[in-house]
This record gives sequence, C-alpha cells and structure tokens, in this order.
Amino acid sequence: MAATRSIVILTGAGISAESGIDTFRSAGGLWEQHRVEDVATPEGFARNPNLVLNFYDMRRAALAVVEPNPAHEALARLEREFAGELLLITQNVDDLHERGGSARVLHMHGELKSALCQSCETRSPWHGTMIERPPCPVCRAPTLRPDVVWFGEMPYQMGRIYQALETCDLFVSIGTSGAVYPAAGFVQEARAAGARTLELNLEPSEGSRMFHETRLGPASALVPAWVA
Ligand code: BV8
Repeated sequence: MAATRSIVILTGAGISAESGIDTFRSAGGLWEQHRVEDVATPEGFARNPNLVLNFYDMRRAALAVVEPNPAHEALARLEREFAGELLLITQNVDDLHERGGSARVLHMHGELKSALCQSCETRSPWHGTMIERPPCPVCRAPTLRPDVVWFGEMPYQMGRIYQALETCDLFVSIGTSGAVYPAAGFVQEARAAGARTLELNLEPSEGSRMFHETRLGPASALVPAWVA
C-alpha cells in the first residue's frame, strides 16, 4: 500500500459472521427469520411496533455474547498504522468495529446501541430494551425507535461518503453481498474516480464483476493477510 494515499473501506454483515452475528442473506440468516417489510421498513414499524422493537432488542442483546474477530482487529491496526486518509464505512449496526479497536467508524445504516426520538429527533446512547416504550431521555416522550436506517430511508452521511469515494485511490469492500443500495453502488463511484477496487468476501457478491480484484475466503483470514 506504499503508493496509496486514501483508502475507503466498506464492510457488511460478513465481517461479523465469524463473531457469531447472523448475516442477512445466508441460510438461516436474519431475513429468513423475518420478512424485510415487517421488521426493516417504517411501514412495518407503524403496523406492528412491538414486532420491530423485539427484533432489534434481541439483536442488541446478542452483542453482549459476541466478540470482535481478527478481521475487525486488523482494520483497527490499519487505522493506527496507515499514514494516509482512511474512512471505514460500515453497513453493520453492531459495535464490533469499535470493540475491535477502530476509533472512527461511519455507521451509514445506524447503530443498535443508539436510540432515535421521533418527537425531538435526539439520538441517545442505548443499551437496554425498547419494547416497554421507555421515554426519550431528552424530551420524555414515549417515542423512541431504533436508530437504524430502514428500507426507503436515507442512509447517514451520504455527502461525506461520496466525497471520500471521489478522492480515494483504493476502495475495499469486505463481507457484503452487494444487494442493497446505495452501498452496492460505491464500487462504481470509486472506480469512476480512478480508484483501484478490491473485494474480500466468502463468495462472489452481486457486484464482483465491478471489482479489479476479488479474493474469496473468510474475512478473519483475508483481512489480516491484506492489512499485513
Ligand atoms: C434508500 C439496517 C433512498 C437495519 C439495512 C431497486 C434498485 C436499487 C435500489 C432499490 C430498488 N428498490 C429499492 C431500492 C432501495 C433499497 C434497496 O437497495 N433495496 C434492495 C433490496 C434492492 N435501499 C434503500 O431503501 C436504502 N435507502 O435507497 O434511500 C432515499 C432517497 C431519498 C430520500 C429517502 C430515501 C436504505 C437501505 C438500508 C436498509 N437497512 N440495515 C438493520 O440492520 O436491521 S440493510 C441490511 O442489508 C444491512 O444493513 C446491509 O446494508 C444490507 C446488505 O447486507 P450485507 O451486509 O451485505 O449482508 P448479507 O447477508 O446480504 O451478505 C453478507 C455477505 O457476507 C455475503 O456476501 C456472504 O458471502 C459474506 N460472508 C458471509 N460470511 C463471511 C462473509 N464474508 C467474509 N467472511 C465471512 N466469514
């Protein structure tokens, strides 16, 4: 990476799979247990808030029994050692990048450990359950929702993301199926701006043909080998 000045990394559920967190689309994954429309859309939340709050409460509780894996730790090492610009964007709502040592993580789809108040739009750190509809810690209204980006909602910090994609010289995608936009289109943005593009994934993703290079295998092996 000697000549590389600016790296953008995008991670998906695959980087947390070996830590024991379900991915979305593999066999037995999250979307096999629940319909997307029921648990990951504003309409689903309006229709059955308890189903949605329970879905996210369970996933938040699961964080207590999983640990970061060598892939998370390798990216934290890269953040410490790489002299250039590094932007780590994750589609994941878990906290394993932070617990693996990364200090700057852009959660474009939000975080399980954050609550969003629908009345005052305040975000607050959240570790408990929401099924009891607790009051917002700021305005006290009982209108907290998971601070995650559902389908049909705008992902966070898109301006900053596109600015980084336009100026990076290396884009690396790790553990994502390339099934969800706008994240799935980032490789094209980076490539159009002249960046080299690398995919590290267990199997070819929907966007593999867009990458200059694809390496297949488990993230816990591929990412430390790439960072080394
Ligand atoms: C938006 C957060 C606009 C909550 C998630 C038609 C065409 C194009 C787009 C659309 C379309 N119709 C609708 C859309 C838009 C839609 C979309 O893309 N739909 C898809 C289904 C077609 N997108 C949106 O709605 C987005 N918003 O477009 O807004 C807008 C504009 C103006 C104003 C307002 C709005 C918002 C999308 C965000 C949805 N939220 N999650 C939560 O987590 O519950 S999506 C969810 O799935 C994840 O966050 C992630 O982003 C996404 C993809 O999942 P992956 O992370 O890739 O996981 P997956 O299981 O799919 O794959 C895992 C991969 O890992 C696999 O490849 C596997 O091989 C690999 N793997 C497994 N084990 C390992 C491994 N790799 C390495 N090592 C291992 N051990």
